[in-house]
Amino acid sequence: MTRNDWTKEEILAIYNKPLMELLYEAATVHRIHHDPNKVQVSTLLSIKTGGCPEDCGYCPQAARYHTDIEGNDLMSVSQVKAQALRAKSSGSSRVCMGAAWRNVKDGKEFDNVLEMVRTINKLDMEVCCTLGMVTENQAKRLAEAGLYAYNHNLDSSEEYYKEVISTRGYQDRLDTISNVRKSKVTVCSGGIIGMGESLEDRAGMLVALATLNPQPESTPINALVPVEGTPLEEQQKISIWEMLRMIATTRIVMPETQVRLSAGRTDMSREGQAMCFFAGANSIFAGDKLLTTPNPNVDDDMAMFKLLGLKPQKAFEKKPQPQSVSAEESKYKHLGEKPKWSRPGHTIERNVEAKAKSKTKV
Ligand code: SAM
Ligand code: DTB
Ligand code: SF4
Repeated sequence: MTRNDWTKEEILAIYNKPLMELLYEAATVHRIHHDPNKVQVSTLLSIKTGGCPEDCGYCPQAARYHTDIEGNDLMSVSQVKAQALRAKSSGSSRVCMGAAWRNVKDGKEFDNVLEMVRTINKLDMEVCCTLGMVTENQAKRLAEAGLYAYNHNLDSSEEYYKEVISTRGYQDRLDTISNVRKSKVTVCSGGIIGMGESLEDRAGMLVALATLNPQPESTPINALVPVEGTPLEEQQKISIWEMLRMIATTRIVMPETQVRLSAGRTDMSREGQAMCFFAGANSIFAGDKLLTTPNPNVDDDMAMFKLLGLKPQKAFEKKPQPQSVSAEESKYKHLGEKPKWSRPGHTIERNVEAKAKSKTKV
């Protein structure tokens, strides 16, 4: 049974159990709700890279920090189609398109994204987007185009969020998730560990996710990829034991969700990843790049699947394929809304320092 009334104390107690008990309990929950030999494979596609106005301390795509990524304008629909076909032929059932935007703006670029959604849905793949904050009308237009999932991470506890980002608030994230819920699109929401947060913060993030009713259909757990030039460049990488505990705890408190072992796999051994699958992870991002940082290559991942007897999950196994409505037949007009997403604007010392440092670089 899925519970939506988890408390931080309960979740912390699970996280801190002796490891063998934690793994046994998580694996048991996993087997009741999922086929333990199936793993959903998603391919990330950065359709608009870099130049983002936000100050997220972890993110190489924030314009204010000096990172070595190559920024790009929005990709064309044909480029996206070619990449989706490649992903499909390498065993992916889902494409997740990411844009370095604070929020979606009605207009030509969003119309192009809607066309990308229709195009990938026609390839019989699940389509996911992560485009920043969206309004209810925008979520409904995405649903109509055939979007399967929308990714919008809570990223940390409400308390620690303030230590990482000052250009938007936690409530904006929750409001976007609630806007997506008002459409037929499924919710993908998770977070990052290894940003310097406490175990209470990890539990706090899981409380925020697990008390959503309904819970997200998928939950990515990312290990911070510390990127040079970002405020979190010097964070020590988390150990496999922390990832394992986080995956197992997520599985126990969100039994039905697809738990995605997300950023950070390049630092994990096959043994480590196998333990994560045992503890309830049943999804990965495949492809040699995440959005801007490296990821294990597909051939290595497929060899790992073979070794472990894992099978890629087929598209639409969990929920039927949405029907795409063409742009001409759409019943939702673009409203040109200018929603007032918040801008807390408090000072985060290390974000200010990273920005100042980037100004002195050439
Ligand atoms: N701009 C949109 C937003 O912030 O929602 C979508 C793209 S954003 C890059 C999507 C997610 O990528 C973030 O919420 C965060 O969880 C993850 N992410 C970004 N940089 C990361 C890093 N260095 N390490 C791990 N995860 C990261
Ligand atoms: C998610 O939770 N992780 C993905 C996806 N959703 C969009 C992104 C990870 C990004 C890692 C840093 C980068 O490659 O830029
Ligand atoms: Fe922009 Fe998203 Fe990166 Fe934040 S995480 S800087 S909103 S791309």
